[in-house]
Amino acid sequence: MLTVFGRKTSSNVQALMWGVGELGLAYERHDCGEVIGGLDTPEFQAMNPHRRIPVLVLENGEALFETAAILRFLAGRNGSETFWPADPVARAKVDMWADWAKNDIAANFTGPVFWRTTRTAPERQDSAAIALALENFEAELATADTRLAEHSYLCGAHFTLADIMFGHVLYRYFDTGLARKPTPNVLKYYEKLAQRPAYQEHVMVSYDALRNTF
Ligand SMILES: N[C@@H](CCC(=O)N[C@@H](CS)C(=O)NCC(=O)O)C(=O)O
Repeated sequence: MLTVFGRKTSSNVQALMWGVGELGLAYERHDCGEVIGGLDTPEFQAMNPHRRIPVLVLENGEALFETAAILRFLAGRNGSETFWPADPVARAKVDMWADWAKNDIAANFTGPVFWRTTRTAPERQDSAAIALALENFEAELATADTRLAEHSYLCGAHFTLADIMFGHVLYRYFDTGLARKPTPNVLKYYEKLAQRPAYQEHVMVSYDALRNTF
């Protein structure tokens, strides 16, 4: 059985858990991080010296960290040919969208937008910084909107690893009541992801515990 370390409100844990769910893998998850603590112990640091979640411990006791690396490991070991192809070119085409989603979508949303809005108390929010961050994020999202006008999923006809790296951000984007620019194709895609049981279980998770923490 796989063991995941990380609180269910962490966006990176959500991406990993969604992947674990899609692949149908048996797991147990231990809550840790933020107010729950647990990342500063020698035992945790032996698994991840960066003191971040998620960490995945394999059946043989080996520990892996970095969400994207873990998901690629699981995709290579347990995924289908369409989820993360073996062919180097087809795989690179999934990876380029997956890396873009992590570097340009998640990184432009979680800290710059979600932390400055939901996680920050209203009296401390910086509306100019929020507006700029939202503009930067939505400029990236517009690329996905164009792409999803012609494709069912980010890499074409099939659900892939790239959809995990991209789609896990969308629940909070569409749920938090931000003044959003219209992206009809991304919205349609998000509504499709929201039908997936593993997305409902691991991504559509209450973030009330994170409100007004800054
Ligand atoms: N590059 C790492 C980033 C991991 C990361 O920043 N995780 C956050 C949660 S999303 C964390 O550990 N925060 C500290 C905490 O929860 O206490 C990855 O992709 O796994």
